[in-house]
Amino acid sequence: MASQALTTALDGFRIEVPSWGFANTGTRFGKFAQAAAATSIEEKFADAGQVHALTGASPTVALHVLWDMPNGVADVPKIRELEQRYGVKAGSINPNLFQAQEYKFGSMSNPDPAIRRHALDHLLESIEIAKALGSRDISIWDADGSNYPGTQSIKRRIEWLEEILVTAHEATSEDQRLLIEYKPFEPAFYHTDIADWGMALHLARKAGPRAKVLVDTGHHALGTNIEQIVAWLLHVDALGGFHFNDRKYADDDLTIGSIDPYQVFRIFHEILSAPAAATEGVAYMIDQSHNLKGKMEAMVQSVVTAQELFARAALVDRATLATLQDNCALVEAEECFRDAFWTDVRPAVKAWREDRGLPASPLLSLKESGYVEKAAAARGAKNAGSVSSYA
Ligand code: LRH
Ligand code: MN
Ligand code: MN
Repeated sequence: MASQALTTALDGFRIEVPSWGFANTGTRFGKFAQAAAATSIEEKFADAGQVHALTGASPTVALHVLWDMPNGVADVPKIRELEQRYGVKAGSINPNLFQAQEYKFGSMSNPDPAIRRHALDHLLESIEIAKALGSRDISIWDADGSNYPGTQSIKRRIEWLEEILVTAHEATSEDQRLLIEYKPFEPAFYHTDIADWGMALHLARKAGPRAKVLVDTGHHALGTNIEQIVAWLLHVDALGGFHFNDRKYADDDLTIGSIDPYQVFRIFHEILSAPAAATEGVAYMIDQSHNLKGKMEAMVQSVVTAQELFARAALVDRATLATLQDNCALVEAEECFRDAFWTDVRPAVKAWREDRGLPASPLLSLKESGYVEKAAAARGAKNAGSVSSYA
C-alpha cells in the first residue's frame, strides 16, 4: 500500500529527459558507438516517447539547438508532428554557445563585439524557437572563460555578460524563463565567467524577473553542500531548475543517485520543505550522456531512480523533524531523516505504477518489449560510421 504522501509526491513528479542522452556521445578520448543510439531528432523523440510510455514521468524532452536542428533552424511543423506521434513534447531549449570556432575566446564575453553579437543573435533565435514550440524554459550554459591568469579581464567580461543577458531577457515573453547554469571549470581551466551560484544569481537578478538559476548537480567542487545552495535559492525565489546527474570526480554525467543517492534525497527534502509557491515552477531535468551503459536502459533507470528518491524524501515526517530540530535532539532528528532515506519504497512505487496502469517494472518492460534490439537493427548501419578515436 502506497502512503498518501508518496502517492501525492509521485503523482506530481515529472522529470525531463535530454535529447543528447539518446545519441552517441563519449569522452574527449573517444566514443564507443552504440548500434541503438538515436541518429536524428525523430529517433530522439521516439526514444523519449518510449521512456515516457514506460515511466509516465517524462513527458518532455530537452532540445539542444545545434545538435537537434540543422543550422539552428527549427522545423516547427515537423517537431509538432513528432510530438503527436511519440507522445512527448519539446521541453527546455538549450542554445549552443560553445562549439563554433569563433567562440575560441568566448561567446557572450568574447572581447570582440562582433562575436558577442553573434552569441546574442543565437540566444535570440533560441528564444524564438522556444516561443514557436511553446517551450517555457531557455537553459543557458555559458562555457566561456580563460585558461591562464592575466590573459582576460574578468571584470569586463562580467559587464559584457550582463549586457547580453539583459537584452535576451527583454526578448522573452511573460510565460518564458531564462535559466542560467553555472559550472566551475571545463572547458576553461583557470576562470569560468559563470563559475558558481552566486555569479548565476547576480546575473539572473540583473537580467530580470524571469531569469532564474539552474543547478547542475555535477557542476560543483567536490564536497560542496548542494542542498544548502538549493535551500538558499529557494529562499530568495531564484531556483529555476536542475540538471540531474551524478559524479565521482568532476562533471562525470553519471546516472542520478548512482554514486551518492543520499545527496539527491537531501536536495529533494529541501524542495519538499519549502513553501509550494517557491517550488511550483522548479524544472527537474536529467543531463546525462552514457558512454558505456545502454542509452535507453540508462534513461529509464534514471527516471525510476529519481522517482524513488523523490518518494523517499516525501516520507520524511517533517512536522516531527521540525520539533526535533527545535529541541536540538540531534540523534533523534538525524534518525527521523534517515528513517525516510532507508525506507525501501520500491514495492510502494510499483503499486503506484500498477494503480496508474503503468508497467510495474519499467526496466523489465523495456527489455521484454525488444525496443532496443529493434532500434539497433534499424539504426545500426548509421551508427557504425560514428565511432571516433582520439581527436
Ligand atoms: C555542460 C552541460 C550543459 C550543456 C550540457 C550538454 O557541462 O551540463 O548543460 O548544455 O552539459
Ligand atoms: Mn547541464
Ligand atoms: Mn555538465
